[in-house]
Amino acid sequence: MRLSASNLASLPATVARPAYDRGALSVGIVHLGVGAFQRAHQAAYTDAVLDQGGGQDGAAWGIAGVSLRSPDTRDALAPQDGLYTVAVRDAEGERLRVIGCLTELLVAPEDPPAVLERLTRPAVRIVTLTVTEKGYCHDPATGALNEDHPDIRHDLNTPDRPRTAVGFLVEALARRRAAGVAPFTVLSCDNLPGNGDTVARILHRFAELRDPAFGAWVADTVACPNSMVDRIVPATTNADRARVSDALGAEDAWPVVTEPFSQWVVEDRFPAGRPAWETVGVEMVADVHPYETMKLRLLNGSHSTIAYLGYLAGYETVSDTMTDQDFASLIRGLMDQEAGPTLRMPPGADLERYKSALITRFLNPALRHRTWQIAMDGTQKLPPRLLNPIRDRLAAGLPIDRLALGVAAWMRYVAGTDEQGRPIDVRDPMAGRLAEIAAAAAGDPDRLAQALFGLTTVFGEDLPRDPRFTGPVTAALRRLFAEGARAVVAATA
Ligand code: CS2
Repeated sequence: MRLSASNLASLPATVARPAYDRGALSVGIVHLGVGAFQRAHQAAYTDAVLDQGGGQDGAAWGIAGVSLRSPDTRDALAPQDGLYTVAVRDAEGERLRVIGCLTELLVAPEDPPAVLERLTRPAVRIVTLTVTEKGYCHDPATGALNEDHPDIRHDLNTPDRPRTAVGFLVEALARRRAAGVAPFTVLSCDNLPGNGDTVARILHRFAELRDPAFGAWVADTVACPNSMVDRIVPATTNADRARVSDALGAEDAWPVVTEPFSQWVVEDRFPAGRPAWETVGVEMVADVHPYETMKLRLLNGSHSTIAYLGYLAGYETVSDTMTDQDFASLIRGLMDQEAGPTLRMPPGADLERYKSALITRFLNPALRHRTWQIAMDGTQKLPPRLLNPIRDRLAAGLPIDRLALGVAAWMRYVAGTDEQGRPIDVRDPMAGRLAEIAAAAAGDPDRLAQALFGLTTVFGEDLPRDPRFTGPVTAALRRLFAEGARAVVAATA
C-alpha cells in the first residue's frame, strides 16, 4: 500500500498529519528546485501555517513544486498525491509528520511551457528557489550573472523553452507584465550571501540583455527579499525509506530525514502578500545579512572544512568526523578564533550558544550526513564559506591558519585520489577543469595550488596576489600530501 490521500486518515496515531482540507488549497507559491531541503524546511513551515488555519487567505498558499532537472521527485510523489513524510531524528528517536501542502509537481525539462504557464497565473504570488549555488549561473567570486554560461545563452536565445531558473523567472515576468498581472515575489532559499540581492541582480541583468526597458521594470517592481535558511537535511537513503514506510504502515517512496533544529530568517518584503510564517517560528526581520553571514561562516564554513578533511581522513559522515577529538577541536577553534571574530552579530543573538549548538548538531548520531555529499560543488561553496572570512581577517591583519587548512583540504580533495590512492568522485560544475589541473600538477602541491589559485571565479583577483593567503594555503597543502589529514588536523587543532 502506498501513502496517499485515501489512506492519510488511517495512518498510526503517532504520525502527525495535515488537519487542513487539502482539497481547498490553491497554488500561491511555485517552488523551483523541489528537493529534500525545501521539503524539510520551507514546505514544513508552510504546512504548519496551514495547519493553524493559515490566517485570512490561508487556503491560497498551496505549493507547486518544479524540478528543473530530473523527474525523480515527481515520480516518487505524484502516486502519493504529493504527500511525503518528514522524519525528525536525533539520539532520542524519530518523529514523523506527513506534509500536505505540495499539491502539484512539474518537471521542467519535460514541458517548459507548462511551467511558464503555471508561473504566469495571477494566483501565484511567490516563487521560492532552492536551486543550489550553481543554479544561479553566476560568478561566485563577484555575484554577477555568467553571461557566457551555455544555459544562459540558450535561455536568452530560446525564451519560451528555458532551462535555468533565471530563464523561467524572467520569461514568466515578461508574460505577466504583458498581461498586466503584478509580478510575483522571488524568494531565494539558497546558501548564498545576500541571496535575494544576488537573484535580483541576476534577474535584472538577464532581463536587461533581453530589453533594457524590461530590465528597468524588473529592477523596479520585482521584490527579492533576502533569507537565511538553516536545517541539516542529508540525502534520503533506502534504509530511511524502509524505516519510515514501516512506521507508516504504507510505502513512502521519498521521505525526508532531518534534525530537530530549524531556522528561517526572512526579510519582510512581500508586496503581493505571504503566508503567516511568523506564526510558526519564522523570524521576519528588516535585515537578514548578519544572520546569513553568521550561518554561512560558522555552520557552512565548518561543514565544508569537516567534509574535505573528514573525507580525506576516511570518515564517512559528519558525526563520525566530529567524534574524533582532534577534528572537534579544530572546528571549535575555527569558529572561536577565526570565523566568529569576523561577524557582526544579529541583535539578540547569542554567539556562544549558537556555536555550542552547532557542535551538538554536527554530532547528531542519527543523521548519516556524508562528507562526500557536502564536499560537492566546492568551487561554488568556498567563496562565501571560507574565502570571505579570510578576506576580512587579512584586511584586519589577523592569522588564517584554520581557514587556510580548509581551503587546502579542498585542493587536496580535488586532486582526485584519496590518501589510499583510491579515486575520489569529485562532483562540481568545474569538475572537468579541476581534473585537468590535477593531472597537470601530478601530485606536486606547489603546482596544484598555483594552478587552482588561477581560477578567478573562485579566488577573485585579490587573494591569489596576496602571499598572506597563498603562503599558508600552499604550506597546508604540502603537509596534507606529506602527512595526511589526521596528522595535520591534530597538529593544527
Ligand atoms: C551543507 C548544507 O551540503 C552542504 O553544503 O553545508 O546543505 C547545510 O547542511 C545546510 O545549509 C544547513 O542549513
